[in-house]
Amino acid sequence: MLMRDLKKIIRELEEKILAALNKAQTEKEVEQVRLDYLTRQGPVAQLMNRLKTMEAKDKKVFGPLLNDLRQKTSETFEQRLLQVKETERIALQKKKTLFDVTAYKPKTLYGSLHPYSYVIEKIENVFISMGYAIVDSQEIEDEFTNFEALNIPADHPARDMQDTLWLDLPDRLMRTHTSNAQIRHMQQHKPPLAILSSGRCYRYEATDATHDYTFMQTECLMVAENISMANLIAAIKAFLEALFEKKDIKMRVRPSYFPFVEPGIEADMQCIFCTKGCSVCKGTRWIEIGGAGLVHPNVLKACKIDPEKYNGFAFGFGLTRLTMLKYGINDIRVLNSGNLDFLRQF
Ligand code: FA5
Repeated sequence: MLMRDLKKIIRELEEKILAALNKAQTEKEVEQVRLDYLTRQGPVAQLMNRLKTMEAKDKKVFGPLLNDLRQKTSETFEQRLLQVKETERIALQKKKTLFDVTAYKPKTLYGSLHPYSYVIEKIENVFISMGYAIVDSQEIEDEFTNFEALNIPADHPARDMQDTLWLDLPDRLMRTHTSNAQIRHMQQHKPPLAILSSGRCYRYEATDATHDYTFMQTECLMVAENISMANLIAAIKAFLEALFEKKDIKMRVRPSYFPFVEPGIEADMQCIFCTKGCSVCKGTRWIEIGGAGLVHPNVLKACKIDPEKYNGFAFGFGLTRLTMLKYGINDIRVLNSGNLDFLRQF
């Protein structure tokens, strides 16, 4: 190759590299120019290598030319790299500050309340408006609070009415009913008192469409002076009207036995789903809702409340059963299943 041509090659190569760098708009494109021209095997390095084999006089001419080429292209490369980096940074910054949060709408998964939550809220609101306190009680309970204080001593046959899940701990069981809330509250507060307490209960029972080993109850207790069955029935009515959002729900009471109340009753409400008898009321027109009665003097005594001065009423309803009635749920097991298709309906 003639030395004249080499000068031309150097000039053209420089123009090519500078044009390519000028054209590159991103860091990646600038890097590509480096890979194409400026590596150890690239055209600039190859020309530099040729210097070694040149005669001294040619070296004198081409040495400075090639050094210029190398210096100019690598400096331009560095500058261009800084420029595009800065441009990219500004563009990103701009994009961030112009980010419209309302324009981006990710797929949203909405949760919903469990039917128990709706039911509890409804009932509690009504009882709060009547001056009741809403209280929580514990699910892991001792034998005294779940049974003995409620007038159910160890050898009492009524213990068999509620099959108990005993824990592998001394004197600890899963509460079989929410009536423990009565005891816990009366131990801490003196009459007059009025509470509503809802929560989970546990029984060692086989499950079917209407029985589960975990279910919900609502407990109501009022203790004051001169409390009567009329007060109890008024409270039950308020409860049912709140739950079913219906006025004038008819109800009836039947004598029943629970060791912690005397007299004890079972409350039924007139079927709100039919006028002549249906599958819900099993053709009887009456739906059983739970137990109630006037608080037994022994229960008051166990909580150090004078039964000569005070008396009270209590009721304990199967909230699970009432929730099923309200929403037309025909299998209890779905309530604790976590089944999303079921839950999304609420
Ligand atoms: C009681 O648990 C009493 N503590 C209720 C009470 C309170 C009476 C205050 C008097 C005064 P019982 O065992 O009958 O009573 O249960 C009450 C309600 O809980 C039942 O009517 C039923 O609706 C519900 N229940 C009981 N066992 C289950 C179960 N395994 N699955 C679903 N619901 C149940």
